[in-house]
Amino acid sequence: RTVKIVLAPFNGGQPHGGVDLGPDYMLKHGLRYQIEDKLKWKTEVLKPLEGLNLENLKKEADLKEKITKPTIKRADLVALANKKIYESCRDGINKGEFQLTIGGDHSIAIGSVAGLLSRHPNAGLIWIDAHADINTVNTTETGNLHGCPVSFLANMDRKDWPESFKWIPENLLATDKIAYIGLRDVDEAEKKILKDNNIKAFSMYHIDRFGINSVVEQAIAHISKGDKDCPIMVSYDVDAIDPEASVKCTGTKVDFGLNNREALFLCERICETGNVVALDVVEVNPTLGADEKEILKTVAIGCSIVRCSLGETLL
Ligand code: DIR
Ligand code: MN
Ligand code: MN
Ligand code: MN
Repeated sequence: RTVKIVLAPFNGGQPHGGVDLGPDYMLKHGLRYQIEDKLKWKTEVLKPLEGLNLENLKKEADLKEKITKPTIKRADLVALANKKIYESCRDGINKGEFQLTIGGDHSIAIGSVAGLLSRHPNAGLIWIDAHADINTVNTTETGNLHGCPVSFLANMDRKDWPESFKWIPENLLATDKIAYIGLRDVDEAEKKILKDNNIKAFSMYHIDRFGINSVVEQAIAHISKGDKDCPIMVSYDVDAIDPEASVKCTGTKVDFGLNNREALFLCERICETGNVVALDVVEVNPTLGADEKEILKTVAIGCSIVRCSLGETLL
């Protein structure tokens, strides 16, 4: 069994620097060793963004956009980086291998999920996040593309996309193959999109109401549609986890989130299906920590998410 670790040190989908350091910090924390020595998976690293001078491209884009003031920020850069991630995930990973993408901000899931679906077209997507990330190019209030990846994957408002995004295949992800867990900061326009498309979404209310076990069960059942072998991809934004519990180093913190056990139980239970084929871990920003301890806590839970998704158990 092999894990292909796709490094996606990209920060152009949101305003903060530093989220591009997520992969470095997680690897320095011993992630590869943990996967190989503790869990006995082989690992290989893919670097789709190597060779792009991302900081220069970002400066150029920002300079231009100071004058043009577009409604979505750094669109061509986000599209370019994601095309590279997409091609790596599509061509550089074989069917039996596990796709682990480490961000970077959540815009990188455009590439990772599109790549995964090119190999597993019937896969379901579990999106763990405080946010729904389903703003379209027309509804986004911030213009930050990390708030929009799901709308691109589900082909929403395609006629209004910049040309640079048109590499995204059209019939990639049906809205009934998505389930959200952990939501608590959803824009009004996003609430309407979720309702109009009847998208399965479990907010923190549902976790309090039914418990995390029932919620994850319902999420898996919903996306699997009765297929006990349905491949599952998890896209995990660490801001789903409560800042007081462990995740202070992330760009858009929201109070009252998942506790640490809920955060990892999700991964353990989804892994237990035997159907997980891919995981993203995104929005770890080590530069937003007040001290070493805060950084370590965030990076450590990021690594735990990976291990629990690859089969680490308590017993
Ligand atoms: C907000 C925040 N809904 C936006 N989104 C975030 O910018 O569209 N996603 N922070 O992770
Ligand atoms: Mn988020
Ligand atoms: Mn908001
Ligand atoms: Mn997100």
